Amino acid sequence: MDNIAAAYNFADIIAEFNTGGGEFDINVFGSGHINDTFIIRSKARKGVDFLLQKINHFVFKDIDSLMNNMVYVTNHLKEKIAKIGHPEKEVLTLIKCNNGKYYYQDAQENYWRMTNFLHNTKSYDLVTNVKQAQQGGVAFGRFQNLLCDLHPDLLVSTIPDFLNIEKRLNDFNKAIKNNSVQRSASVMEEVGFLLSRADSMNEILQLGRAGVLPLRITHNDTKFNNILLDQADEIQCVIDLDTVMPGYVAYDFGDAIRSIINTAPEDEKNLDAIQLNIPLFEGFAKGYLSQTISFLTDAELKSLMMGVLLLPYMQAVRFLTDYLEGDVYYKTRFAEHNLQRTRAQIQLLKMLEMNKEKLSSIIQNEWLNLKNTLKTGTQMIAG
Ligand code: ADP
Ligand code: GN1
Ligand code: MG
Repeated sequence: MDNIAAAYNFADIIAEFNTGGGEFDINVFGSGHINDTFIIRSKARKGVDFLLQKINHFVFKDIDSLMNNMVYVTNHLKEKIAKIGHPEKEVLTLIKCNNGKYYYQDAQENYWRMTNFLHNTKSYDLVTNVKQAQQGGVAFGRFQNLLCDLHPDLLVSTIPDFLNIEKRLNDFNKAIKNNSVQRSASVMEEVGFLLSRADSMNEILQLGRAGVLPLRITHNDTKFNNILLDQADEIQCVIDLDTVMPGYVAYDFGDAIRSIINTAPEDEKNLDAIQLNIPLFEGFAKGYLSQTISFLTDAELKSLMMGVLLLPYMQAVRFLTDYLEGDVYYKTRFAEHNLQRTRAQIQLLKMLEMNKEKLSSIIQNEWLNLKNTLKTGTQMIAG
C-alpha cells in the first residue's frame, strides 16, 4: 500500500458497508484524476471483491445529491437492462452502508462509497483497435439511449456549469489575472492560442439556449477509461457516474473522441507523437450512431462535430486554469504536469481543426449508411 492508503483506517471504513464481513486486502487501483480508488479483496472468501472510493469532496460539494443521482441512474439502467441482458454485470451495483445510505462519512469528513468489483474486465487509457473504439461508441450511445426517457431535471448538477465553456473561460481569465502562483507570464503563448478561439467555441451553448439542442441526461466524462470491456473487448459496463447529469449529447461524443482518436496519451510530452487515428474515429461514430439514431435530432447530429472541437479545447482551458491556480484540482505527478497536459490538448485540437471536413463527412456517411440499412430492413419486412 502506498502513502494515500496508509492514511486511512480501512478496517473501520469497510466495516460500515454490507460486505458480509471478514478481513480484506487493500490496494490502490485505476488511473482517474479525481477520486481515490481502492480494490478490496476478502481474505477468506475467494473472489469476493469490491471497489472502494473516496469521493473527492473538494470537487463534488454535494455528496448526498451526487449519490442520489447515482442510485437513481443505476436503478433505472438495471430495470431496463433486466429485460434484455445481465444488470449485475452491465451496471454498477452500489453496496449499502449500516446507516441505510450508499455512502459513509468518516470522522475526518471523508466520503466513501463501495461498488461490486466487476471481474474479468479491462479499462484502457489508450485505444488500440477499431473494435474497442466501436464498442466505446455502443457503450456511450446506449447509455444515452437508456436514459433518454428521463427528464433531465430529475438529476442534480453535481458540478454546476461543469461543461459550460463561458464559465470555464471566465475562470480561466480570472486565473490569468489573479496570477496566484506567478505562472501567467510563462504561458502567454498557450493563453493567446486559447483566447483566440474563445468566440467560436460557444456554438453548442448558444444552440442550447435557443432551444435548438435539447438538454438530456448525459454522462459528461466519457474518457475511454470510463468504460469496462470484457475479455473479448465487448462492452460490459459504463462507469464513473459522478457527472451523470443534464448535458448535450455532443459533450459525450466530443469527450470520448478526445481520448479515442489521439494516438498518444492525454499528457504526451512529444507533440509530434500526437496524431489522429481516423479508423478509430470511424469505429466510435458507427457504434455511437447505431444506438442513438432512434432519438437524435438533425440539430444534434450536426452538433457532434462541434463537440469534437469543443471538448479538447475546454480540457486545455481547464488544465491551464489549474496550472495557473497552482494545481489544486487534478491529481498531478510532477510540477509541470498540467502544463504538459494543456500543450498536448492544444496540439490535438490543432490536428482536429485541420481534419474537420474529413471527420464531419465520416459522421454524415455513417449516419446515411445506418439510415439506408434501416430502410432496407423495413422494406424487406414489409415486402
Ligand atoms: P475516477 O473518478 O478516479 O476516474 P473511476 O470510477 O473511473 O474513478 O474508477 C477508476 C478506475 O477503476 C477505472 O478506470 C476502472 O479501471 C476501475 N473500476 C472502476 N469501477 C470498477 C468496477 N466496478 N469493477 C472493476 N473495475 C472498476
Ligand atoms: C477527470 O475522473 P476522471 O479522471 O475520469 C475529470 C474530467 C476530465 C478528465 C481529464 C469530475 O476525469 O472532467 O475530462 O479528468 N473529471 C472531473 O482526463 O473533473
Ligand atoms: Mg474515471
